Amino acid sequence: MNSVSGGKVVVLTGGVGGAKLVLGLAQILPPEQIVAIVNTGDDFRHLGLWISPDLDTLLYTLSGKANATQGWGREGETWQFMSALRSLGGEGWFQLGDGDLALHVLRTAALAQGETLSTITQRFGADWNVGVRMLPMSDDPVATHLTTDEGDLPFQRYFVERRCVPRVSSIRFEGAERARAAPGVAQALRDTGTRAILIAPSNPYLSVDPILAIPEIRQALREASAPIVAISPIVGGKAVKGPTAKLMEELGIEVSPAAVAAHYGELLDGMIFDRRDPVGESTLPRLSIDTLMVTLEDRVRVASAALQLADRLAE
Ligand code: FO1
Repeated sequence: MNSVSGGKVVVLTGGVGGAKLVLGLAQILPPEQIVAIVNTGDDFRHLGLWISPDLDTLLYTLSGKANATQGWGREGETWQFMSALRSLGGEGWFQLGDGDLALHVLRTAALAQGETLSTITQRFGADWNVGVRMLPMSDDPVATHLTTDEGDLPFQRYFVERRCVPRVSSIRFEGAERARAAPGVAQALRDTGTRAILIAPSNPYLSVDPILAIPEIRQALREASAPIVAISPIVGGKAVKGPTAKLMEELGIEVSPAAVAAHYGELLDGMIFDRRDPVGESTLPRLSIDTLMVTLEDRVRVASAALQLADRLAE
């Protein structure tokens, strides 16, 4: 592999953890050099509106509008719509803030006019001066479903309504086999000018696997000349946020970065481990650092380490 200085850095990402990494990268690289390929398996239609949570988390994060404490939605949000909705007996389990609603209404209208999720996302990014290229993994619908002890649950019913309480026995990505990669996705991965491909510390099973389940994307990753480096979502034997650890236990997988590396298997060239975790038997090239991303400096540190490892692998 040859190190491509000044080349593009492509990130496969889900929600909040991935958005933090991309924000860190955007502090050390010109944003135009960053391409984020975003999970859309969490997307769903709710109250007639098309919701794309991971794309929106990234958009809000990169435009400085994210509610960092909550991990989704906008800072300083108001909730008039939800209270009116509840007063009329509407479903209140999935919260749509007033400002957030604008995005869903415009996206849904544009989709109904025949526009693609890719071009709509590109427009939102341009409107809010986001230089990072944000690409949905696909313009075709892909829906994550979980088989649980409460039956089959679509992703948001499991995640938000049931707060990840049901025990999961399997996960599937409906539509992934037929889905095409969105324009620009396979090209960014295959491009010989790409410097590194990073797998964000997002949930491997719920946020990254839907991306990998699209055949064209998996193939492009296999053929990529750039080094592929994952950042462990497991820190000190636990998940930083969300159901990753609980899910791994339920699926009979050891909760460790080594197990995550094994899950990505041959796709990976290297991995960033947290220094609290044992490296186990893994012979994968790695760097062990503090991977917790609380402050902006933390995000920069993790992004820099991932690039450092990728550049070393490319030498
Ligand atoms: N997460 C919640 O836990 N509760 C919510 O009511 C909720 C609403 C919501 C609305 C728009 C949006 O873009 C995201 C929203 N999320 C909510 C987050 C989202 O369901 C998940 O964080 C992601 O899908 C997982 O990455």
